[in-house]
Amino acid sequence: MATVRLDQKGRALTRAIPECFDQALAKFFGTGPTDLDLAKKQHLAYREALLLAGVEVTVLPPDDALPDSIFVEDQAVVIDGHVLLPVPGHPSRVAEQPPIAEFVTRQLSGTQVCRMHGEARMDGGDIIRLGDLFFVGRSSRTNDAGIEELRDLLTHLGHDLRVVEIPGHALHLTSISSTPTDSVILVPEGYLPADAFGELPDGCEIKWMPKEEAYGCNTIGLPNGQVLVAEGYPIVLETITSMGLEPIVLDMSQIRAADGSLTCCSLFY
Ligand code: CIR
Repeated sequence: MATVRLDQKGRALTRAIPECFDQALAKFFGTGPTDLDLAKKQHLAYREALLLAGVEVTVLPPDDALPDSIFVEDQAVVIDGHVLLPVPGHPSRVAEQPPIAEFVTRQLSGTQVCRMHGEARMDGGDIIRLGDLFFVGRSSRTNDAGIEELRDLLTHLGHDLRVVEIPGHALHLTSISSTPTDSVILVPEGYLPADAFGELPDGCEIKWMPKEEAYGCNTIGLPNGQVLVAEGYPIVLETITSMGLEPIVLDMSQIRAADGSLTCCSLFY
């Protein structure tokens, strides 16, 4: 997930693929999953890659009534051990939240849990973190009221927040960007203007990837120097390697078919 620094990625929550996964929402990268067995294998390989990298991985049981429930990143925002429970931006995804909320609240017992309310809407997938600087996408899932609730928490924690306008041909900010390290943002050309992220702190940079590799821009950097990357994006792969990092390539085809990327499938806490 995108709201933790590299050194905070010790534990990840995931959720198993439901039998109804073929009914997942899909209108950006995909047109819907078609092979449930393959999806389950890909999800298993994903969890194993995290485990092999030294991450403690928990798998929640599937909910066969909720097709998008593997995308746990969207359901809770964990920042420096604090929890913000957003109101999901799509009504069909609201019922996914209770077991995830219950899990992170239990794991981070003693912490204050904030719940979004009223008109506020947000998917966790609209947030990325570059060291101690945060970006949030204003998207079809995340609105101004949601952004202000996130800003309140970040202000309390002493972090800055910048808003990035997500174009209509993208789902979330994490659908088209990620921070494989605490100083680099991968972004595809053709989605965001050059100044979308503002002036970055010293030592930080944006690496622009070709438009055709937009999906590949979602990566998961890990504390051991490995970076999970999706199969099929050679420039992203070369970029990660040239940074002295070790790419771990995963076939994400069925998860991509549900508009899901690597970060969407885990919640680091
Ligand atoms: C949805 O449309 O909500 C899901 N099919 C995909 C969610 C992907 N999550 C993410 O980008 N953080």
